[in-house]
Amino acid sequence: MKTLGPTKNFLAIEDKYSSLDTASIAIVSAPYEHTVSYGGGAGKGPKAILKASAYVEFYDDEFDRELCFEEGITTLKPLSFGKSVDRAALDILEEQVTNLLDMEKFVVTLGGEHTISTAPIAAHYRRYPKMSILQFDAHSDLRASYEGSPWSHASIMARVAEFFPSERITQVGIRAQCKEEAEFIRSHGVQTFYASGIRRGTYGDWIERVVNSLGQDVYVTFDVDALDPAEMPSTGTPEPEGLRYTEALAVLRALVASGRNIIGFDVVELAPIEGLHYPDLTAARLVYKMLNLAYESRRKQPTPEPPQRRTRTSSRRKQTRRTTPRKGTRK
Ligand SMILES: [Mn+2]
Repeated sequence: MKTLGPTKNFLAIEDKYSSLDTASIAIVSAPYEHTVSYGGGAGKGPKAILKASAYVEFYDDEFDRELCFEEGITTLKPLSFGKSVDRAALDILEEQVTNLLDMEKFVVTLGGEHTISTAPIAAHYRRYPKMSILQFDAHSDLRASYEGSPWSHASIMARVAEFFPSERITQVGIRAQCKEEAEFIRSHGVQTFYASGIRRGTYGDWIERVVNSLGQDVYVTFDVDALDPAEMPSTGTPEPEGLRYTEALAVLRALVASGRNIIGFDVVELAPIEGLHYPDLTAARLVYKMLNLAYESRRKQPTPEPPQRRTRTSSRRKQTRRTTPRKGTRK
């Protein structure tokens, strides 16, 4: 597996913090775009996130740490799907994620259209058979097929539900779906928290309800269109009445506070708009914040996952690192 160097990798970090051998976190890029129905461009998402990540600070004030230097983050060379589509493309991604999990990495997958999430979900599910899925999304993505394709981004959770218990799927921020999907949710016990219900107070303390709907191990699939278009316009199908960035984080913070364990995640459907930087940076910051939250959740586990007992080498932290301002220092 080839990795990206400091000029192109996540957070633009030096080789000693980003080598495949030593890093405990691996970033996988899946620039797959085949069935996008409205606005295109999700195939450019991973690259835009990596590029914007060079302007994300290493230090996280919430956890008072520089996770990237403590754990190391390696960024795999973006996958090339060639002419492969649908199941064949997903197999390529699933193989890479599985290999990285076998190497005891914490795996983050960047999309690409939402279809790609099937692969990391399947790979994590094999390793964490009790896991739940927390899906941030404007759409429930439960259509049996869409525009003739069962592998559409609008059908991803329907495909997942074919191999994963649907009652262990929790969806948050849903605000656009068809009747068939609403019926699927009712008949299959999917735990869906609609944006309208959140705003109308239907769920009471909705964040607590979301957290309580999940099991101990949680895989997060984050479709950026869950966020309100004001904060996240760069996505194929932006829908009003979305979650605020800070609300999405509040859910994840509550999840971590509850003692649950974030075992892996993906961030998908960023379709960059040329000349509009902030949504790319928002997505990059989301990835790093989710990593910080995931590692906080791991720290709180009573017994760490077996091979995760990496001894933190103090020498590693003392090595030189960039202390000059980030590239993006404001003028
Ligand atoms: Mn989606």
